[in-house]
Amino acid sequence: MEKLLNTSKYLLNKPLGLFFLIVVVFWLKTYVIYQIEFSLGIQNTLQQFLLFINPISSTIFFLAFALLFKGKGRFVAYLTIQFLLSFLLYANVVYYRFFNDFITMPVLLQTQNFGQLGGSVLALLKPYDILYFLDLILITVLVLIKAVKLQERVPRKTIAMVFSSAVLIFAANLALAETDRPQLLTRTFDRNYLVKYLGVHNFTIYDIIQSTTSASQRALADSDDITKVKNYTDASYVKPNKEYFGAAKDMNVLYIQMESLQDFIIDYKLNGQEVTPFLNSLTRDKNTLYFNNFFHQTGQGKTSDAEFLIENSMFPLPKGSVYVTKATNTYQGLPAVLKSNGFKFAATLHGNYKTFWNRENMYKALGYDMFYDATYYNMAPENTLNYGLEDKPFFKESIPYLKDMPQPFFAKLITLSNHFPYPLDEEDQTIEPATTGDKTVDGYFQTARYFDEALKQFFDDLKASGLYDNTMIVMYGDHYGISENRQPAMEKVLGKEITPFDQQQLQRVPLLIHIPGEKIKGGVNPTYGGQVDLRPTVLRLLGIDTKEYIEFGTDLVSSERRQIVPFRNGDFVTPELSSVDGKLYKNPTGERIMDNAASQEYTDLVKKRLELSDKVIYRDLLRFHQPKGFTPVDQSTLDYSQGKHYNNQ
Ligand code: GP9
Ligand code: MN
Repeated sequence: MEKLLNTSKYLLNKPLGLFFLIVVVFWLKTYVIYQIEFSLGIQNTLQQFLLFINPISSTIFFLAFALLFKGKGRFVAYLTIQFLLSFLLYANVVYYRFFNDFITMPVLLQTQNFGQLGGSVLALLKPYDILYFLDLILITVLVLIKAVKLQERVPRKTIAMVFSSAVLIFAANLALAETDRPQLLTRTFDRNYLVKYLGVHNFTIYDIIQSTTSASQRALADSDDITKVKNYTDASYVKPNKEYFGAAKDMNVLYIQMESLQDFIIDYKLNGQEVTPFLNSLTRDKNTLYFNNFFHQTGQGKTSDAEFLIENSMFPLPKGSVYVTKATNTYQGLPAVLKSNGFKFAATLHGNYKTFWNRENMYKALGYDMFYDATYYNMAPENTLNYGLEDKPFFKESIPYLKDMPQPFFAKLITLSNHFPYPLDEEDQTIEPATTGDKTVDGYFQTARYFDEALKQFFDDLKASGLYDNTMIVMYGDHYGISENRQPAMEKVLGKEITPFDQQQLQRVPLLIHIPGEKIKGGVNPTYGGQVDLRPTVLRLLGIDTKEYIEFGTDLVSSERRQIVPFRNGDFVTPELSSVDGKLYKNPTGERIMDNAASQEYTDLVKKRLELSDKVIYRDLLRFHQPKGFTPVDQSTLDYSQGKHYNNQ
């Protein structure tokens, strides 16, 4: 025993002995706290392993600063750093107990959130929390009983090595995380994911970097900027079409954002069988407008970008998701515009948790009265798969919520089952998979069919609920489901070679607008448009003029509109021309055009629109814009937290 004590004393007094003891203790403490306090949804052993190792890099990195001191100063530095790291961790624990989320800079600065915490903070503290500071006590005691002597200066070289090892460990951690979750940092879809893969402390650093770059861009702006933008959008304003203006006046509006649904699936026959018979029948319905040249315009923010486009008629950002990075901006979003025009209620319904794509915060900024997230649904294992709730139970359980809404309401339902990599329980498979040999592509047909059945059931349930006759239903695909990497399998599906030109053509997603009661002439509308155009189209169908607002899209049924669809990378498509990776093609033949002059005007127009839209977002310009008749969102009145918090994500 004595020998053991002596060896540990000896080790502790080696130059890096105490350092490593503190690192290991803090690391293990963090891991234990992860396990006890956060539900991060660990799905496999790699994730479990990453969770275990992710505190190491930041712990070494921060504690290494203490090595710059010697003697007593070193002890003080250890304790200070340890305290700060522990405090940050503990603050997250307390915050998580209430909000089921991690602290971010915008939240810290907004304080409104903490106001909500207010008096309940005390109730969130638990007696055993003191154990979360045990390591500090341990080190203090070791120093006080003189188990460790005052420490000597550590050579600069060693310190540099310690710092570099922290960076290397972080790089390895990130690389491993990316194998499990590609584009973790660029897409940053969920704070839970960042913490799960990279740890609370690394997440905080990342968040601070993001927020400070944002803040500096915002500070650059003044109200002149918005005048320039408004002048531009005013100049591209198109008159409404009398035949359609107000056709759905006073109706409820239901959006169904169809996960990964591409337009090629419409009327596609697999082994002689229609994949989406219900959707197909809607494209021929006399009360439905079907746009067959409608494209998604999303970027890295995928689903959230689609939401952003249709809610704001602005483009998503070239990097990252607006939902995640710009949720503190001012918006004049679709829900708030509708609420300013007589709508009584606006909500999103979706079978995933509120932190995904930072939805809760963004929905508040956009003015949704409610977000029925996964905590409002029965997330029992038999109802869930992949990212969350399956579409059939999702639609079923949404009906009572819809029935309870004051009318007219706006509700957006986001589906999930048709999501990469397209798994489906056997009992839900009602069509054979395709046989390309690529499991993802083959499964896509089955999940698309499942979605189609769910949609049909939902239409029936809406009819039974009495809502159907007074509700306009807008259905659109959010983004591609089959990526470019799957080209060989897709070639088998389509029975032809896929050129870059074809690849762009495949970015079509269906758009269907259903207005009951023969108020419009249904049928196929071949106008070229994209998600950015949906908002002005729908607002005018409701009889709401859009002149006051900053919108980058144009009304799809206006005869004055210019048919051009800008993509996020600066490419575009028009009925006659396509620009793909900057190369020009004839549409629809796909023949290459070598003379770029033919497209200069389009290229400039696309560049200008994207540039101005980005400026509005980066500089938060809508805070300088006060549209007439618009009531700004008061976020302090919004609270989505009445769900049951199953939180088994
Ligand atoms: C998750 C869902 C999927 O809630 O919306 O997002 P995606 O991965 O398609 O962007
Ligand atoms: Mn999606």
